[in-house]
Amino acid sequence: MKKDLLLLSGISAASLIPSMAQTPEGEAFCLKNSPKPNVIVILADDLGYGDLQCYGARNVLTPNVDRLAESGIRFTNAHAVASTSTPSRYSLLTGMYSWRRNDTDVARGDAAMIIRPEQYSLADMFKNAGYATCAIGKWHLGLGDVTGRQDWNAPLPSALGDIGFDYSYIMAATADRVPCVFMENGKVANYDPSAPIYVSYEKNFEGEPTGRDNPELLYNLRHSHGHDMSIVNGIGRIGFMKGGGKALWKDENIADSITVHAVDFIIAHKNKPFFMYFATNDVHVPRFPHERFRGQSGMGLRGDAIVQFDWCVGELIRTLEEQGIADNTLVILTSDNGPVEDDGYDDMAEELLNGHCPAGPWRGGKYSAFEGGTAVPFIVSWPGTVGEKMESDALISHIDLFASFASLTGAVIPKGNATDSRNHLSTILGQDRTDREYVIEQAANRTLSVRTKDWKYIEPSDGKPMIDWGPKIETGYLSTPQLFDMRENTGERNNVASKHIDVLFELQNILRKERK
Ligand code: NG6
Ligand code: CA
Repeated sequence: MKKDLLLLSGISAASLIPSMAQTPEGEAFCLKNSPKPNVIVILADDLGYGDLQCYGARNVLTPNVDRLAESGIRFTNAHAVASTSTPSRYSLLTGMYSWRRNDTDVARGDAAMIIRPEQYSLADMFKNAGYATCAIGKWHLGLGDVTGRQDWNAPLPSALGDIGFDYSYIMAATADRVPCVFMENGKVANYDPSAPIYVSYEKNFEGEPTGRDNPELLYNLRHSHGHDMSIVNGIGRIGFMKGGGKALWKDENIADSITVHAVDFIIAHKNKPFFMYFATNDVHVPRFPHERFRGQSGMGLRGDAIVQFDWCVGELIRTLEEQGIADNTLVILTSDNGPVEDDGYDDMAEELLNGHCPAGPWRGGKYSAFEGGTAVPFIVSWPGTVGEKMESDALISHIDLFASFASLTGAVIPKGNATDSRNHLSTILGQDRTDREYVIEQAANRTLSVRTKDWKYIEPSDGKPMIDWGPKIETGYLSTPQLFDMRENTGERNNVASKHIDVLFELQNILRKERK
């Protein structure tokens, strides 16, 4: 089965790259003699379907993203695998559904590596296809061998270099989780020997202030729920940390810092194919954009973080153009999951929306089983190869990026890896609009849904209808099966499970088979 898929993938890649002659001899010949495009995946964090101007955003201008969309294809029915970060990213980077494993939920900052070195990652795939590979920005998939046992003052025994990334400059988890330092190639960047780093998710270190006990030290942002443990840069975090000194990040510089590293990598690798996984912190909490973006959106910090994200995108595109490699670079811009307003800090995100709808037309948001959880922006640009100003309503999923990129590069995926991923390269490159037969979506409590072009099934769940620990979000959980006719455009409000038993059974069956 996998073999057939790979054979097919070689053929379709041949027909897509203009300089590539299609030969009956097969993929190896074609690909060896053809330039491989650079691939950049820009993965925003918690950026909703409705958060970009080209997706109908109000109150915020995103000229750089819009320019990217105009140079290529804007997808209107694209899905992340999960409505939270770790499972969504795991799936994108491995081509395996996160729900097949029980250790892929939102990870602590001291989690061990979730993608183990023996697993074949997307970076391994690109590396084996002759690419230079890098991961820059948010990681959130664990580092080191044993949870909670990392020695942050030494090189980690396992890190991204062990799963195919030649270069990495990352935050271990999220900006709201300790350790608040960048890791460069498995070591703390700008390590400060005068301030050794200790991290715990169990208890505080003696004498260290916390957001809960020392609110007077929260000079940059106050928490609204959670985030009341260690204080770094005047902001409370999840988890406890001591030390760090000069290596501690300043939240207002995160976007600049990752962008500079990405630009440097592009320039250094302009003459060979590269794969860049560029995962921004924006627009995840704590939202604390640089001064120059403050007040730019009229929606407060969350809107300003969108403007900052747009700036990062602009810098990357400008660099590609200046280096003369834009035409040879496939850029995909998307988000890890749907949007949330109050995700734990007092940043007035909800109060300042002023008519803006972060999830666009979809119900629910981050964490939900409703579409707002996983319906994400998805833009594809490859000037000169992919047509301009296109729109596609094809049903697609992040899960298929792995096999589709394998098709693009002619890579062979070792048996047993990326087995949930299917080659949909021609849809992704706008050559056709073939829908994925169905898309599987995972909510925060692991409830699964099946989405086809016309229908959406949410399996029964004992979760509460609203998140009850902070964010004001409808979860989509119900103790009985839910079926929605997506052609109705009623935003998953009209449950027709009892009227369309045949469709319900069909979708339940898909889930049953996938779970096997
Ligand atoms: C939640 C955090 C939230 C965010 C989320 C993960 C609290 C109260 N809330 O537990 O702020 O960090 O986890 O977000 O701690 S994600 O986008 O990385 O999945
Ligand atoms: Ca996220």
